[in-house]
Amino acid sequence: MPHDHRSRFLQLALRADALRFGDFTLKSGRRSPYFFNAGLFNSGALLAELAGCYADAIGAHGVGFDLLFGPAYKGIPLATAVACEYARRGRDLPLAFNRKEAKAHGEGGTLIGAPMAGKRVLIVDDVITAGTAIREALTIIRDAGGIAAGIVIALDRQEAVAPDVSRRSAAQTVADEHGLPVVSVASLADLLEFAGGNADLVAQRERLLAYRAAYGSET
Ligand code: OMP
Repeated sequence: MPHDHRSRFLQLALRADALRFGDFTLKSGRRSPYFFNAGLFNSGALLAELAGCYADAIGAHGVGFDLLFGPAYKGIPLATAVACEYARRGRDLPLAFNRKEAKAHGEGGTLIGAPMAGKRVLIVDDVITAGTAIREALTIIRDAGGIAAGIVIALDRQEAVAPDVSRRSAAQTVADEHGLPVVSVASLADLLEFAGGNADLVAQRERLLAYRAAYGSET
């Protein structure tokens, strides 16, 4: 694997302990031999490095957008860090995020930051498994009058929503349903390639391959 944003991100995630191997139960109920916890990018330096990986992945894809949206909760620091990274690279982008509980006092509402109306919005989130979290974010953007332009996530787990019915990935399903690009910094395929080149990860790679055989998508 070339030393691009994918391998940089996977090395960083392992260093931050954000990518772990073991036995985990997912939101979907599936038992997974790995888990990605974006909450462990919990320092300024880790977030800055992570944001560089996101910005490179977005740049490599070439998706056009003019506002960043971070869905609560994990998307909020991610989108903020990516906005800072863009500013550092010379592009000052508007940034918005939501809160989960509507506030009845003060400024009220659930949206914070730059107005989304009429803007092409790029969603910044951590991971796609079944796509539930992303669908919620798309509804929030539509209700605010924004135009969804795409989704960028750190890790695409490349899981089929219903492996017995179709092997289409959740990310691909969301992309097809909404006609949107779903850009990932790295995918399960990248993780497998990375693990293949790392003697310490031989046993983990076997378990990842078995998991992919059970739940993985074709794309
Ligand atoms: P979907 O909404 O099913 O796409 O799953 C995304 C959510 O799953 C994330 O926002 C997390 O809450 C959680 N998750 C992880 O954070 N990391 C993983 O490796 C796997 C999951 C998961 O439960 O599928």
